[in-house]
Order: sequence, then C-alpha cells, then structure tokens
Amino acid sequence: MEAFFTEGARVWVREKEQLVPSTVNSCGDGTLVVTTDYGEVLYLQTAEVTRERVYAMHPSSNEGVEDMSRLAELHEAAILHNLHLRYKKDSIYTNIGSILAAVNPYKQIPGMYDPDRVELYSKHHLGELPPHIYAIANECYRCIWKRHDSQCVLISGESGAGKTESTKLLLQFLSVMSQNSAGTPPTEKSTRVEEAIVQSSPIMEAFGNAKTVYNNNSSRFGKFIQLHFSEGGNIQGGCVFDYLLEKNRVVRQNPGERNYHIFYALLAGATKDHKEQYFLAEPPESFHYLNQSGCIKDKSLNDKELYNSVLEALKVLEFAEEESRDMFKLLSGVLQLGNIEFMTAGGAQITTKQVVSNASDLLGLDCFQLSEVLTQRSIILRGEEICSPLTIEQAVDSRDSVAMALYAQCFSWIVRKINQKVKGKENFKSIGILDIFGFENFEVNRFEQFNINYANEKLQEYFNKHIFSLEQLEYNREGVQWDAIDWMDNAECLDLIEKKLGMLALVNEESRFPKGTDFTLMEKLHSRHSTNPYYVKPRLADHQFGIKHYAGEVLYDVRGILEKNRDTFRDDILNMLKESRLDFIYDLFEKVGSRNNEETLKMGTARRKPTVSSQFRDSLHSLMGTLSVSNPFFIRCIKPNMEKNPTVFDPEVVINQLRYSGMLETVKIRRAGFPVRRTFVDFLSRYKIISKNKVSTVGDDKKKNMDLLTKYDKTKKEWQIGKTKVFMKEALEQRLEKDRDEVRRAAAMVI
Ligand code: AOV
Ligand code: MG
Repeated sequence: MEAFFTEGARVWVREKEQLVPSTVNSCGDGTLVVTTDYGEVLYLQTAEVTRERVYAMHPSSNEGVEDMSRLAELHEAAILHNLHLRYKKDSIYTNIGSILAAVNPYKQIPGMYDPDRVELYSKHHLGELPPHIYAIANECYRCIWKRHDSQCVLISGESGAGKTESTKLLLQFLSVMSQNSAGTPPTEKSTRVEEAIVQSSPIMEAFGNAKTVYNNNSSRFGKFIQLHFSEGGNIQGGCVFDYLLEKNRVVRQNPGERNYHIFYALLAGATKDHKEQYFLAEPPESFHYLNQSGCIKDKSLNDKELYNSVLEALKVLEFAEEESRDMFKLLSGVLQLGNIEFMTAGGAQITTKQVVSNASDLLGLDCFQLSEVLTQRSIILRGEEICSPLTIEQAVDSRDSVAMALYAQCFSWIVRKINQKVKGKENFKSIGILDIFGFENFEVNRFEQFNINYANEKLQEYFNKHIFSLEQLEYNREGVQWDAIDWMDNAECLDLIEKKLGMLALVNEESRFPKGTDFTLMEKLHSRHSTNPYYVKPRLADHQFGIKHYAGEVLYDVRGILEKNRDTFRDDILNMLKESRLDFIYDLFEKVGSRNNEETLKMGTARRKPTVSSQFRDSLHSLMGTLSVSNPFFIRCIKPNMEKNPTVFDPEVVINQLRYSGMLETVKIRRAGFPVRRTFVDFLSRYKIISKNKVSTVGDDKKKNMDLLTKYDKTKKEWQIGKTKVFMKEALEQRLEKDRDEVRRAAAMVI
C-alpha cells in the first residue's frame, strides 16, 4: 500500500542507518518530498516508503521535553532532536533526571545568568523550573542537609564543551547562596572567602589557560575546588587542588595555538614604566616563546582586559604589591630566556649577550653563571667539578627547562597563595567541583594528551560506576524489580592503561631504565599489548602507538615521552636558581629537591623521585577516593560544532558525543530506574510532617511509608519498596519535597 503523509507533517526518515527528523513538503505523484531538520531535501519514491523508512513523529518529540526521561520515543535520534529543538530556542540545558546536559551556546544568552535567576532558582526545587545549571547547583546545596553528606559535581565533556564556564557558574551560584544564608556572618574586615574563591578564577585562567585549536580558553591543567560549608549554610573555607599543568606550552606551541594568556596580557596591559623596566617594550611577535605558532591574537580574547581583571583579582586575594611585581618580573624573565640564541663554536655559545643580561636582571641571577649553565653541564663527581660543553640542541633544551621550571613553580606558588587565602574551617560538609582538561585528539598527540585522556577515561569510569553498575547492584540487593540495561564499559581500556604491567607501568619502567629510549619503550608497548583490543599498533608510523578510548581512537607520538615523564632537572641549574638574589625566586626553588645528587648518581638507582605519570595516577586515585565518599551530580557538556560557531548544530558532531558518553543508556536507566532512595527511617522522619492526617499511625516504618507513597501514587509507577529502602523517581521526590516545604512554611506562619 502506498504511504500517504499530509503536507507539513512531522516524520522520522531513516537515512544511512540514522533516523532524521523531517517535515513533509509534498506527497503525491509517486514521490514523497521531505526537508530534514538539518537542511537536506530528500526525494523518496512513495512505493518504497515503508514504516521502517518513514514514520510519523510523536507529538512530544515535536515539542521537545525538558527532561529526556519523559521522551515518548526513545532512540538516539530522538535525544539528538530534543537537544536540537531546545538549542534553537536558546534552551541549552536539558535534564535527564538530576543529570544535566549542557550544550555550549558559544554566545551570551541574554538574561540567562542574571542575579534574579540565581534568586529564582534558589527558591525552587529541581524540576519546578526549566532546566538550568543553577537548578543543579541549588539541588546540590540543598542535598548537604537533605542527605547529610558531602556533595560533588563532576563536569565532563571534550575540550571546549563548556566545563570551565559551568564551573564558574556553579561557584557564582554557591557564593550567592552562602552570602544569603542564615549562618553566622563572617568578619567584614578581610575579603570574604566566597569572593576570594570567585576571584581565583581569572588568575588561574590567566596562568593556566591558553588558546588551542579546540578552545580559545582551554584549561591546560585540571582542578578540583572544594568548598567547605558551615551548618548554617555559608562557605567557611575552600581548597583548590591542581593537576598536571602543561608546562611544555611555555616554550613551544603548535600552529594556531598560543602560550598562556598571561604573557599576552602582560604585554598588552603593562604600564610604560613597567615595559621599560621589564624589557617588554617590543611587541609579542618579537618573543620566541610567543611567535612560533603564527598566532598572537584572537578576536575572542581581550588581552588588555584580562590584564586588568588579573590585577583586580590579585588585589581581592590580597597578594602584596611586591608579590605581584615579582610574578610579573618572573614572566618577563621567561620571555627574555626564550630569546637567548646560540651558535656552535666548539660547543654551544651564546650569541645574544644582552638578552642574557636582561634575563639575569629580571631573575636576580648571575649573568656569567647563567651563560655557563646554558652552554655547559657540570657535575660533581667525588668532590670534583667536571664540565662538559653542550650542543646547540642541548643548550636550547637547558634554556627551555629553566623557563618551564620557573613557570611551573610560579603556578604552584599561586595555587598555594590562593589556598592560604581561602583556607577555613572544615567542620561540616563540603561541595567539590571537578573541572579537568577535556578529551583531546590533535594532529599530533604527546605525553600531555596521554595523561589528559587517561584522566577523562577515569572520569567516565566514575560516571559508569555510579549511573550503571552501583545502580544495578543496589536494585538486586534490595530486591527491586527492573529491566537491566546494557552500557558501554570502559574498564578494559583503563586496565590497559593502569593495571599491573599496563601501559603506565611500562612507561615508568622504561623511564627508570638508564638505557631506555622512546623507541625501546614503543617496542615494549607493541610487543606486550598489541593483542589487546583497546591497543592500536599503527601499520605505518614508526613512532606511534594508539589507544581506543571511550571517546575515540587516539594515536600518540612516542617521541619525548620518557623525558617528560622523568622530568629531571639538572642539579647545576637548580643550584643556580637557588642562588637567585631575589627572595621570590629563591623561595620557589628552595624546597625543590635535588634529584641527581651524588649518591643517586650511581647509575641504576638514579631518579628515585616518582615519575610524572605515576604522580598523576596517584593523585587521580586519591581524587577518586575523595569523590567516592560524596554524593555526585553530573553535568555533561556538549559541543554543538567544531567551529566554535554560535548558530550551528552539527548532528554528526553531537551524536558522536552522545554515543560515547552513553547518553541514550543514561536516559534509559533514568527512565527505567528509581534514582532517589532513602532508608525507611530516613524517609519517615523527613516526610512525617506531610503524612499527618494522610496515613494511619499504626504499623511499622515500612508500612507507614508505603501508605504515604500510595497516597501520592497509587499505580506504584513512581516508587518501589526494597528490603531496607524506599525507591523513587525524581518527579515523585520533587512533589514530596514541595509539599513538605509548604507544610513547614504554613507551620512557620502560624507561629
Ligand atoms: P572546557 O573547559 O570544556 O574546555 P570552556 O568552558 O572553556 O570549555 O568553554 C569554551 C568556550 O565556550 C568559552 O570560552 C565560551 O566562549 C563558550 N561557552 C561555554 N559555555 C558557555 C555558556 N554557558 N555560555 C556562553 N558561552 C559558553 V578544555 O578547558 O579545552 O577541556 O581543556
Ligand atoms: Mg576548561
């Protein structure tokens, strides 16, 4: 039978295995003409149009839903379409129960984050107002008291998806809640902790973010911010943990990318006097550390404005004037270092004497000593100093290692300073917010990407564990009936990376092995893992290995991995820095331990300190430990296109992210499951207040609870009773909470 659709009807059309939302243009004369929502016009022979190929869309899919667990049609195209519909209306947030999907709008949406929105969302329960990051922040805040435990918000998404912006919005909301809370007001004299925490963002971003091909403000370090709340609801203190700053960027950038924002900001914003004193009068193009990538400016980045906001933030955080000055001197010194050039004449010789002298001035170093360490290496052997000349390449490396060490130490110092400022009591509960560097797959991927993607893999594991495996376990344990859901487990990929004899272990083993090179490492990786389905041994490239990550296959360049992982720093260079006339520089390096001192120099036992990747692994594990004792909220950030464009919703780009993040399965499990659970006692004590007059007072807790739940939902669709707990859908909990609030409010008015 010939299919017939009226003009303007909304349909799903199956094209290349994928369902595409479309509108019927015409139907007749043997042809069905439709325009897809992604702009394509399709001509189909009506005789071939089967129910498989074209079918009417459910009205709910046409209107869009705020919570995807309410979608009438459940397939990935429907989820994609729902996000698209909402995106077109500037509704970038969509709920999946209490999980939030956030599509990056790449533009400011008017009114979206105004103070009155904070106010509004703080007064409503999750689900009562349209989805918003403030609604999640509010729920998280309330949960401290509702659940009596610490909370955390885990923000995931690939590079440029919007994690850091989301983090700032959460901080902003929580800071307002803290200020408005009924708790004891903090002393007014010094900067309030909330303000200091909010103001730490511009500083950390200036020093830790940079333009990459994926994101003009890409975080090149991971951070976990913990806010400590008092029982009265205000922030009493906080703590920032930072992870693995990409220090290589200080000396080298890929085409189209930039160094850390702060360098350009300094050059754009410093006063004339400072520019002269710090040798900054030349434009950014004249600095080797800024001109290698061909990218100095971007219209989305305002370097001068950033400089001013950093100065402002430094003031709020009460950095002393000398401290700020020392920091800027260090940055200027790094820029000068980059301009030191060499030529060969029986070993490397410096050709830019004036630049060395400028750098020494700024860093408080002895000019002669600096020239020496850059061109020759000296070691003390049995009490005697032995010098050997360096090649140009080695001289450049030593110059770069000084620059990187200065910058990395300065960054750690800033984080320490911020922590001193925001430190406070930790006697109640906390909210932690995790903002890491997103998944990356560049043309060339190195050690940094290996670690970044490993961290993302870990975060995905955490998500899977919470959303899928713990959930199923709990239903089984409590004897709750429900349909099991298949999900994509990334445990095997993580095993490949971090288990015993896994890739990390090999990298570390080879780093400790004195004769190890990048190529011996690659051979070992290939020979031990090439049969692993998650490992990729490229057919052609002789310097690459690959991993099939949850978010896609990435090839890594093995060259440079061992050196970066060892992260050794020459003793003679370290000693020179420790002799700086400037207290600031001296302090930065005072505690940096010597790695190659005499006793460890004996080959074989050298490099006892943990390698970069093993430190990173340990810090990730310890972070996971912290997270596992708090109640998690998840925000999944989604990039609508790869061009940073505010108008394009690229279905291919989005669907890929939905797939690898397990969005469809998440919607399914949220729909099938009962994500809210409370023990019988807990449930009763919380909702006793609304059960008065509604349920009989006889019977045990379980019976009383069942009575109340039945009053709310006779069909039992929204709740189940387990062995020790009540299980509910989020919507039912929201109704209970609302009624509880009303009763309490009414009671308060009577008094
Ligand atoms: P990321 O943190 O997830 O990437 P960002 O949070 O830096 O990504 O977002 C990238 C850019 O997208 C921002 O600089 C904004 O221009 C824009 N953007 C993101 N979220 C919003 C929003 N809610 N409203 C308006 N614009 C937004 V990386 O740090 O690269 O993984 O390592
Ligand atoms: Mg970021």
